[in-house]
Amino acid sequence: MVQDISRSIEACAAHYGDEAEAVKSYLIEGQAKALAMPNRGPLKFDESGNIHPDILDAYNEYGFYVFEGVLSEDELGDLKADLENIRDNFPAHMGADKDKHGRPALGVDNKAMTLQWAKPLSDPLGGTKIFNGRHQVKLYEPKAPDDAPPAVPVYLSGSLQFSPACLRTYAHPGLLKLTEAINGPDFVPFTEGLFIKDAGLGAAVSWHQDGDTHWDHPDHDADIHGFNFMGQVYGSTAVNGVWVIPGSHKIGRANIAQMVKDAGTERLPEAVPLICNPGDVVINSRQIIHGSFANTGFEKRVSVNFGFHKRSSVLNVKGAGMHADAAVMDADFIDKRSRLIGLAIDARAQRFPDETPYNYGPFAERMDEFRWSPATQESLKDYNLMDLSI
Ligand SMILES: O=C(O)CCC(=O)C(=O)O
Ligand SMILES: [Fe+2]
Repeated sequence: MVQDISRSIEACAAHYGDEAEAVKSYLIEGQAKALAMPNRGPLKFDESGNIHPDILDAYNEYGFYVFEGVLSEDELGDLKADLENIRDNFPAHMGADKDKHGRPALGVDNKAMTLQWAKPLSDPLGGTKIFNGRHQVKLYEPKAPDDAPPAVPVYLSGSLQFSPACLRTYAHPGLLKLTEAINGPDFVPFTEGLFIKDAGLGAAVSWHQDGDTHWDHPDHDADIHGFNFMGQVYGSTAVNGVWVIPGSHKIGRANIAQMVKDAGTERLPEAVPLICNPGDVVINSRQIIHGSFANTGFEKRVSVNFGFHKRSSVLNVKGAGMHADAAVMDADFIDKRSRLIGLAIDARAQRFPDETPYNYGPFAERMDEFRWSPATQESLKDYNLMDLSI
Protein backbone atom coordinates (compact mmCIF):
# COMPACT_ATOMS: atom_id res chain seq x y z
CA MET A 1 0.00 0.00 0.00
CA VAL A 2 1.35 3.42 -0.90
CA GLN A 3 0.07 6.81 0.20
CA ASP A 4 -2.57 8.34 -2.07
CA ILE A 5 -0.95 11.54 -3.27
CA SER A 6 -3.45 12.49 -6.00
CA ARG A 7 -4.09 15.93 -4.45
CA SER A 8 -0.37 16.64 -4.39
CA ILE A 9 0.02 15.49 -8.00
CA GLU A 10 -2.72 17.97 -9.02
CA ALA A 11 -1.19 20.75 -6.92
CA CYS A 12 2.26 20.08 -8.34
CA ALA A 13 1.11 19.95 -11.97
CA ALA A 14 -0.80 23.23 -11.52
CA HIS A 15 2.55 25.04 -11.04
CA TYR A 16 3.76 24.12 -14.51
CA GLY A 17 1.43 26.08 -16.81
CA ASP A 18 1.34 24.54 -20.31
CA GLU A 19 3.33 21.55 -19.08
CA ALA A 20 0.81 20.61 -16.36
CA GLU A 21 -0.44 17.52 -18.18
CA ALA A 22 3.09 16.36 -18.96
CA VAL A 23 4.06 16.78 -15.29
CA LYS A 24 1.02 14.84 -14.16
CA SER A 25 1.78 11.91 -16.47
CA TYR A 26 5.43 11.95 -15.47
CA LEU A 27 4.51 11.66 -11.79
CA ILE A 28 1.85 8.99 -12.27
CA GLU A 29 3.84 6.90 -14.75
CA GLY A 30 7.03 7.27 -12.71
CA GLN A 31 5.26 6.03 -9.60
CA ALA A 32 3.83 3.01 -11.46
CA LYS A 33 7.23 2.17 -12.99
CA ALA A 34 8.93 2.41 -9.59
CA LEU A 35 6.41 0.15 -7.88
CA ALA A 36 6.72 -2.48 -10.63
CA MET A 37 10.50 -2.81 -10.19
CA PRO A 38 11.93 -5.91 -8.47
CA ASN A 39 14.25 -3.95 -6.16
CA ARG A 40 11.90 -3.43 -3.22
CA GLY A 41 10.80 -5.51 -0.24
CA PRO A 42 11.97 -6.33 3.27
CA LEU A 43 15.60 -6.91 4.22
CA LYS A 44 16.08 -10.64 3.53
CA PHE A 45 18.78 -12.99 4.78
CA ASP A 46 19.92 -16.47 3.70
CA GLU A 47 20.20 -19.51 6.01
CA SER A 48 23.60 -18.34 7.29
CA GLY A 49 22.27 -14.92 8.26
CA ASN A 50 23.94 -13.16 5.36
CA ILE A 51 22.10 -10.63 3.19
CA HIS A 52 20.11 -12.53 0.57
CA PRO A 53 22.05 -12.60 -2.72
CA ASP A 54 18.95 -11.45 -4.67
CA ILE A 55 19.18 -8.14 -2.85
CA LEU A 56 22.86 -7.69 -3.67
CA ASP A 57 22.21 -8.60 -7.32
CA ALA A 58 19.33 -6.13 -7.62
CA TYR A 59 21.31 -3.37 -5.91
CA ASN A 60 24.21 -4.03 -8.23
CA GLU A 61 21.95 -3.93 -11.29
CA TYR A 62 19.82 -0.88 -10.46
CA GLY A 63 21.99 1.13 -8.05
CA PHE A 64 19.25 1.41 -5.42
CA TYR A 65 16.87 -0.74 -3.38
CA VAL A 66 13.87 0.15 -1.23
CA PHE A 67 13.79 -1.83 2.02
CA GLU A 68 10.29 -1.90 3.40
CA GLY A 69 9.49 -1.73 7.10
CA VAL A 70 13.08 -1.59 8.38
CA LEU A 71 12.44 0.90 11.19
CA SER A 72 10.17 -0.39 13.97
CA GLU A 73 7.34 1.68 15.44
CA ASP A 74 9.49 2.36 18.52
CA GLU A 75 12.43 3.45 16.43
CA LEU A 76 10.25 5.65 14.24
CA GLY A 77 8.64 7.17 17.34
CA ASP A 78 12.08 8.06 18.72
CA LEU A 79 13.16 9.55 15.40
CA LYS A 80 10.01 11.67 15.12
CA ALA A 81 10.41 12.96 18.68
CA ASP A 82 14.05 13.92 18.01
CA LEU A 83 13.20 15.55 14.68
CA GLU A 84 10.53 17.64 16.41
CA ASN A 85 12.94 18.73 19.16
CA ILE A 86 15.58 19.58 16.59
CA ARG A 87 13.12 21.57 14.52
CA ASP A 88 11.90 23.42 17.59
CA ASN A 89 15.47 24.57 18.22
CA PHE A 90 16.23 25.74 14.66
CA PRO A 91 17.21 29.42 14.32
CA ALA A 92 13.99 31.47 14.32
CA HIS A 93 14.90 32.48 10.74
CA MET A 94 17.93 32.16 8.50
CA GLY A 95 20.88 33.89 10.20
CA ALA A 96 19.21 34.14 13.66
CA ASP A 97 21.23 32.99 16.66
CA LYS A 98 18.15 32.28 18.80
CA ASP A 99 15.30 29.83 18.23
CA LYS A 100 11.66 30.88 18.33
CA HIS A 101 11.64 30.42 22.11
CA GLY A 102 14.63 32.74 22.61
CA ARG A 103 17.03 29.87 23.39
CA PRO A 104 20.45 29.62 21.68
CA ALA A 105 19.62 28.04 18.34
CA LEU A 106 20.86 24.65 17.24
CA GLY A 107 24.29 24.81 15.65
CA VAL A 108 24.96 28.52 16.24
CA ASP A 109 28.32 27.99 17.91
CA ASN A 110 29.43 25.03 15.83
CA LYS A 111 32.54 25.25 13.68
CA ALA A 112 31.31 22.65 11.22
CA MET A 113 28.47 23.14 8.78
CA THR A 114 25.07 22.58 10.39
CA LEU A 115 21.78 23.89 8.99
CA GLN A 116 21.47 25.03 5.39
CA TRP A 117 18.57 27.11 4.10
CA ALA A 118 17.13 27.98 0.72
CA LYS A 119 14.38 30.12 -0.79
CA PRO A 120 11.09 28.20 -0.77
CA LEU A 121 10.63 26.00 -3.87
CA SER A 122 13.97 27.15 -5.28
CA ASP A 123 16.78 25.03 -6.70
CA PRO A 124 19.75 26.49 -4.79
CA LEU A 125 22.48 24.25 -6.24
CA GLY A 126 21.45 23.70 -9.87
CA GLY A 127 23.79 25.35 -12.36
CA THR A 128 26.20 26.61 -9.65
CA LYS A 129 29.83 25.79 -8.89
CA ILE A 130 28.91 24.59 -5.36
CA PHE A 131 29.99 20.97 -4.63
CA ASN A 132 32.48 21.05 -7.49
CA GLY A 133 29.73 21.90 -9.98
CA ARG A 134 28.04 18.54 -9.79
CA HIS A 135 24.49 19.93 -10.11
CA GLN A 136 24.79 20.79 -13.78
CA VAL A 137 21.34 22.20 -14.61
CA LYS A 138 18.95 24.51 -12.81
CA LEU A 139 15.51 22.99 -12.27
CA TYR A 140 12.27 24.88 -12.68
CA GLU A 141 11.48 26.97 -9.59
CA PRO A 142 7.73 27.05 -8.97
CA LYS A 143 6.27 30.21 -7.43
CA ALA A 144 6.13 30.01 -3.64
CA PRO A 145 2.93 30.97 -1.80
CA ASP A 146 2.64 34.68 -0.92
CA ASP A 147 2.79 33.92 2.80
CA ALA A 148 5.90 31.73 2.50
CA PRO A 149 8.91 32.66 4.68
CA PRO A 150 11.93 34.05 2.81
CA ALA A 151 13.96 30.88 3.51
CA VAL A 152 13.25 27.32 4.61
CA PRO A 153 15.54 24.67 6.12
CA VAL A 154 16.81 22.17 3.55
CA TYR A 155 19.69 20.18 5.04
CA LEU A 156 21.13 19.59 8.48
CA SER A 157 24.72 18.27 8.45
CA GLY A 158 26.25 16.36 11.32
CA SER A 159 22.85 15.06 12.42
CA LEU A 160 24.22 12.38 14.77
CA GLN A 161 25.41 15.04 17.26
CA PHE A 162 21.88 16.44 17.50
CA SER A 163 19.88 13.22 17.71
CA PRO A 164 20.50 10.09 19.77
CA ALA A 165 17.71 8.43 17.77
CA CYS A 166 19.56 9.09 14.48
CA LEU A 167 22.74 7.79 16.13
CA ARG A 168 20.93 4.56 17.06
CA THR A 169 19.50 4.11 13.57
CA TYR A 170 23.07 4.47 12.29
CA ALA A 171 23.81 1.13 14.00
CA HIS A 172 20.77 -0.80 12.70
CA PRO A 173 22.18 -4.36 12.60
CA GLY A 174 20.45 -5.36 9.34
CA LEU A 175 21.64 -2.22 7.57
CA LEU A 176 25.19 -2.67 8.85
CA LYS A 177 25.13 -6.31 7.72
CA LEU A 178 24.21 -5.02 4.27
CA THR A 179 26.98 -2.42 4.50
CA GLU A 180 29.44 -5.21 5.28
CA ALA A 181 28.22 -7.24 2.29
CA ILE A 182 28.81 -4.31 -0.07
CA ASN A 183 31.81 -2.50 1.42
CA GLY A 184 33.55 -5.31 3.32
CA PRO A 185 33.70 -5.83 7.11
CA ASP A 186 36.18 -2.97 7.55
CA PHE A 187 33.78 -0.40 6.04
CA VAL A 188 34.14 3.21 7.19
CA PRO A 189 31.80 6.20 7.69
CA PHE A 190 30.96 8.89 5.12
CA THR A 191 28.62 11.68 6.27
CA GLU A 192 25.21 11.93 7.94
CA GLY A 193 22.46 14.51 7.59
CA LEU A 194 18.77 15.24 7.30
CA PHE A 195 17.19 16.25 3.99
CA ILE A 196 14.19 18.36 4.89
CA LYS A 197 11.40 19.02 2.40
CA ASP A 198 8.56 20.94 4.01
CA ALA A 199 5.14 20.51 2.40
CA GLY A 200 4.51 23.18 -0.22
CA LEU A 201 7.89 24.87 0.44
CA GLY A 202 10.83 22.45 0.27
CA ALA A 203 13.62 23.26 -2.19
CA ALA A 204 14.79 21.10 -5.10
CA VAL A 205 18.08 19.20 -5.33
CA SER A 206 19.00 19.22 -9.01
CA TRP A 207 20.06 16.06 -10.87
CA HIS A 208 23.56 14.94 -9.89
CA GLN A 209 25.86 12.06 -9.03
CA ASP A 210 27.39 12.28 -5.55
CA GLY A 211 30.82 10.77 -6.18
CA ASP A 212 33.67 13.17 -6.91
CA THR A 213 37.20 11.78 -6.58
CA HIS A 214 37.25 8.27 -8.07
CA TRP A 215 35.69 8.48 -11.55
CA ASP A 216 39.05 8.00 -13.26
CA HIS A 217 40.54 5.70 -10.65
CA PRO A 218 42.25 2.60 -12.12
CA ASP A 219 40.07 0.39 -9.91
CA HIS A 220 36.87 2.30 -10.64
CA ASP A 221 33.75 0.17 -10.17
CA ALA A 222 30.10 0.52 -9.17
CA ASP A 223 30.86 0.66 -5.42
CA ILE A 224 33.98 2.80 -5.26
CA HIS A 225 32.16 6.00 -4.15
CA GLY A 226 30.08 4.21 -1.49
CA PHE A 227 26.37 4.62 -0.87
CA ASN A 228 23.80 6.44 1.22
CA PHE A 229 21.00 5.03 3.29
CA MET A 230 17.90 7.22 3.34
CA GLY A 231 15.59 6.39 6.23
CA GLN A 232 12.08 7.68 5.60
CA VAL A 233 10.37 9.03 8.69
CA TYR A 234 7.20 10.36 7.02
CA GLY A 235 7.42 8.48 3.72
CA SER A 236 8.61 9.55 0.28
CA THR A 237 6.49 10.15 -2.83
CA ALA A 238 6.73 10.99 -6.53
CA VAL A 239 6.14 14.65 -5.58
CA ASN A 240 8.45 15.11 -2.58
CA GLY A 241 10.91 12.24 -3.09
CA VAL A 242 14.24 11.63 -4.76
CA TRP A 243 14.12 10.39 -8.38
CA VAL A 244 16.86 8.12 -9.73
CA ILE A 245 17.88 6.71 -13.09
CA PRO A 246 18.09 2.93 -12.57
CA GLY A 247 21.49 1.53 -13.61
CA SER A 248 23.14 4.94 -14.06
CA HIS A 249 25.65 4.18 -11.30
CA LYS A 250 27.57 2.14 -13.89
CA ILE A 251 27.88 4.63 -16.74
CA GLY A 252 30.69 6.76 -15.33
CA ARG A 253 30.43 10.50 -14.89
CA ALA A 254 27.33 11.60 -16.78
CA ASN A 255 26.81 14.69 -18.90
CA ILE A 256 23.52 15.61 -17.29
CA ALA A 257 23.23 18.93 -19.11
CA GLN A 258 23.35 17.02 -22.39
CA MET A 259 20.82 14.46 -21.14
CA VAL A 260 18.35 17.22 -20.27
CA LYS A 261 18.98 18.85 -23.65
CA ASP A 262 18.43 15.57 -25.52
CA ALA A 263 15.24 14.82 -23.55
CA GLY A 264 13.96 18.35 -24.19
CA THR A 265 12.85 18.46 -20.57
CA GLU A 266 14.26 18.40 -17.05
CA ARG A 267 11.90 15.48 -16.38
CA LEU A 268 14.41 12.84 -17.43
CA PRO A 269 12.35 10.06 -19.00
CA GLU A 270 14.28 7.08 -17.57
CA ALA A 271 13.99 8.29 -13.98
CA VAL A 272 11.75 6.79 -11.30
CA PRO A 273 10.83 8.11 -7.84
CA LEU A 274 11.79 6.44 -4.55
CA ILE A 275 8.38 5.51 -3.17
CA CYS A 276 8.44 4.77 0.55
CA ASN A 277 6.19 4.44 3.54
CA PRO A 278 7.34 5.65 6.96
CA GLY A 279 9.93 3.16 8.24
CA ASP A 280 11.28 2.20 4.81
CA VAL A 281 14.99 2.72 4.15
CA VAL A 282 16.54 3.18 0.70
CA ILE A 283 20.07 2.31 -0.26
CA ASN A 284 21.29 4.62 -3.03
CA SER A 285 24.60 4.34 -4.85
CA ARG A 286 26.54 7.62 -4.74
CA GLN A 287 27.16 7.16 -8.47
CA ILE A 288 23.51 6.94 -9.51
CA ILE A 289 22.00 9.98 -11.23
CA HIS A 290 19.47 11.37 -8.76
CA GLY A 291 17.70 14.54 -7.68
CA SER A 292 14.46 15.85 -6.24
CA PHE A 293 12.02 18.49 -7.44
CA ALA A 294 10.70 21.33 -5.29
CA ASN A 295 8.03 19.99 -2.93
CA THR A 296 4.81 21.56 -4.18
CA GLY A 297 2.70 18.85 -2.51
CA PHE A 298 0.95 18.43 0.83
CA GLU A 299 3.26 15.79 2.34
CA LYS A 300 6.54 16.68 4.03
CA ARG A 301 9.61 14.49 3.71
CA VAL A 302 12.55 14.15 6.07
CA SER A 303 15.21 11.67 4.97
CA VAL A 304 17.58 10.41 7.64
CA ASN A 305 20.72 10.05 5.51
CA PHE A 306 23.87 8.17 6.45
CA GLY A 307 26.44 6.59 4.19
CA PHE A 308 29.42 4.27 4.26
CA HIS A 309 32.53 3.70 2.17
CA LYS A 310 34.94 0.92 1.48
CA ARG A 311 38.10 1.56 3.52
CA SER A 312 40.20 1.27 0.36
CA SER A 313 38.29 4.19 -1.20
CA VAL A 314 39.36 6.64 1.50
CA LEU A 315 42.58 5.34 3.09
CA ASN A 316 45.36 7.89 2.48
CA VAL A 317 43.17 9.65 -0.07
CA LYS A 318 42.81 13.44 -0.10
CA GLY A 319 39.15 14.29 0.56
CA ALA A 320 36.98 16.05 -2.01
CA GLY A 321 36.38 18.97 0.38
CA MET A 322 32.62 18.82 -0.19
CA HIS A 323 31.42 17.72 3.27
CA ALA A 324 34.46 18.81 5.29
CA ASP A 325 37.77 20.57 4.55
CA ALA A 326 39.90 18.43 2.26
CA ALA A 327 42.37 16.45 4.39
CA VAL A 328 44.42 13.35 3.71
CA MET A 329 42.45 10.61 5.45
CA ASP A 330 45.05 8.35 7.05
CA ALA A 331 44.36 5.34 9.28
CA ASP A 332 44.35 7.45 12.42
CA PHE A 333 41.91 9.97 10.94
CA ILE A 334 39.59 7.17 9.83
CA ASP A 335 39.80 5.50 13.23
CA LYS A 336 38.79 8.73 15.00
CA ARG A 337 35.85 9.30 12.69
CA SER A 338 34.75 5.66 13.01
CA ARG A 339 34.18 6.25 16.74
CA LEU A 340 30.63 7.17 15.73
CA ILE A 341 30.03 3.57 14.67
CA GLY A 342 31.19 2.22 18.05
CA LEU A 343 29.11 4.72 20.02
CA ALA A 344 26.07 4.11 17.83
CA ILE A 345 26.26 0.36 18.41
CA ASP A 346 26.40 0.89 22.17
CA ALA A 347 23.63 3.52 22.14
CA ARG A 348 21.43 1.12 20.20
CA ALA A 349 22.16 -1.80 22.53
CA GLN A 350 21.08 0.33 25.50
CA ARG A 351 17.77 1.27 23.86
CA PHE A 352 16.99 -2.11 22.26
CA PRO A 353 18.51 -4.68 24.66
CA ASP A 354 16.70 -7.64 23.04
CA GLU A 355 18.29 -7.07 19.64
CA THR A 356 21.59 -8.74 18.68
CA PRO A 357 23.98 -5.82 18.11
CA TYR A 358 26.06 -5.58 14.97
CA ASN A 359 29.64 -6.72 15.53
CA TYR A 360 31.90 -4.20 13.80
CA GLY A 361 35.12 -6.04 12.87
CA PRO A 362 37.61 -3.17 13.33
CA PHE A 363 36.34 -2.61 16.91
CA ALA A 364 35.69 -6.26 17.84
CA GLU A 365 38.32 -6.16 20.60
CA ARG A 366 37.80 -2.51 21.51
CA MET A 367 34.09 -2.06 22.20
CA ASP A 368 34.91 -1.04 25.82
CA GLU A 369 36.15 2.25 24.41
CA PHE A 370 32.71 3.06 23.08
CA ARG A 371 30.16 3.71 25.78
CA TRP A 372 27.29 5.98 24.95
CA SER A 373 25.92 8.36 27.60
CA PRO A 374 24.45 11.87 27.49
CA ALA A 375 28.03 13.07 28.12
CA THR A 376 29.48 11.17 25.16
CA GLN A 377 26.58 12.56 23.09
CA GLU A 378 27.80 16.08 24.01
CA SER A 379 31.31 15.14 22.88
CA LEU A 380 30.08 14.60 19.34
CA LYS A 381 29.92 18.35 18.71
CA ASP A 382 31.48 19.16 15.34
CA TYR A 383 32.36 15.52 14.69
CA ASN A 384 31.44 16.11 11.05
CA LEU A 385 34.56 18.26 10.55
CA MET A 386 36.08 14.83 9.85
CA ASP A 387 33.53 13.57 7.30
CA LEU A 388 35.11 11.24 4.74
CA SER A 389 34.23 13.17 1.61
CA ILE A 390 35.10 11.56 -1.73
O1 LIG B 1 16.93 14.08 -0.44
C1 LIG B 1 17.14 14.75 -1.47
O2 LIG B 1 16.29 15.47 -1.95
C2 LIG B 1 18.48 14.68 -2.13
C3 LIG B 1 19.32 13.56 -1.61
C4 LIG B 1 20.69 13.46 -2.18
O3 LIG B 1 21.07 14.11 -3.11
C5 LIG B 1 21.63 12.51 -1.57
O4 LIG B 1 21.28 11.84 -0.57
O5 LIG B 1 22.76 12.40 -2.04
FE1 LIG C 1 22.98 13.38 -3.78
